Amino acid sequence: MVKAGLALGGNLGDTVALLQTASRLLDEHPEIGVLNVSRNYTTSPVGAAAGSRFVNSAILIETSLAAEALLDVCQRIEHEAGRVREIHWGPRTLDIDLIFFGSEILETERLIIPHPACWYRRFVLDPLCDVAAGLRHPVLNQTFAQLRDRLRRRPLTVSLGQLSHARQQQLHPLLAEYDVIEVAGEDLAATLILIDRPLTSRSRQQFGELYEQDLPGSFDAHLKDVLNAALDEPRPYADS
Ligand code: PH2
Ligand code: MG
Ligand code: MG
Repeated sequence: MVKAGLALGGNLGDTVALLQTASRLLDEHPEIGVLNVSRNYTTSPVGAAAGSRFVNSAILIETSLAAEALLDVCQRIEHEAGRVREIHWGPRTLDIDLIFFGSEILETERLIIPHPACWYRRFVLDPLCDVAAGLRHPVLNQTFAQLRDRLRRRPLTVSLGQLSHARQQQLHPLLAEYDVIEVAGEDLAATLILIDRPLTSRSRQQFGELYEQDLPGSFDAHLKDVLNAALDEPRPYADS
């Protein structure tokens, strides 16, 4: 049996009911046991087209399934839970992301484990800390509580060390909108470090680093998403 952490969220329709349904469907699966369910949190939407506030939660399970088979189950539940809601309430969204799977490190077409963005997202880490605070991120070798706590520092430190001077100048006005300190040079104590050199896929997931060439579309827009996800303060959902 492997312990795995799932992050759930949605912002359309009765998300709290969907999260409950998802948890029940997971537990009903013969090869999955739900060990612990987090509180629900409301979180700021991350992404230009993300819409209204999200409700996010996390679930710790144990399973005898392989990681890809667990992904299949999560995707079926996303589909079924969404479909169940559609009948009564119109279109819904439920997202279930696989954050960690024991201490497995996996990179396939369908699945990267641990989830490559989990370390800078308060909407993932805060719920996850309700159910797996002391478990260790197998690549970053930090507990999920440590990863969450480093994002709580204000102002947050952001290093632009290896971006070109011209790129740094371009990013200054964007960063000025946020409660962050820019650190000159490469400062390993910085919470977020931006680097633009080519890397192997394995070295990519180093602690606190973001790689410009890995980011789809506009780097500036993505950087905003990263900062919004890192600086958000999730709030416990009132009726959960
Ligand atoms: N999920 C997204 C995009 N943006 N923002 C919040 N606050 N919570 C999410 O779960 C979330 C998001 C796409 O999966
Ligand atoms: Mg997601
Ligand atoms: Mg997803």
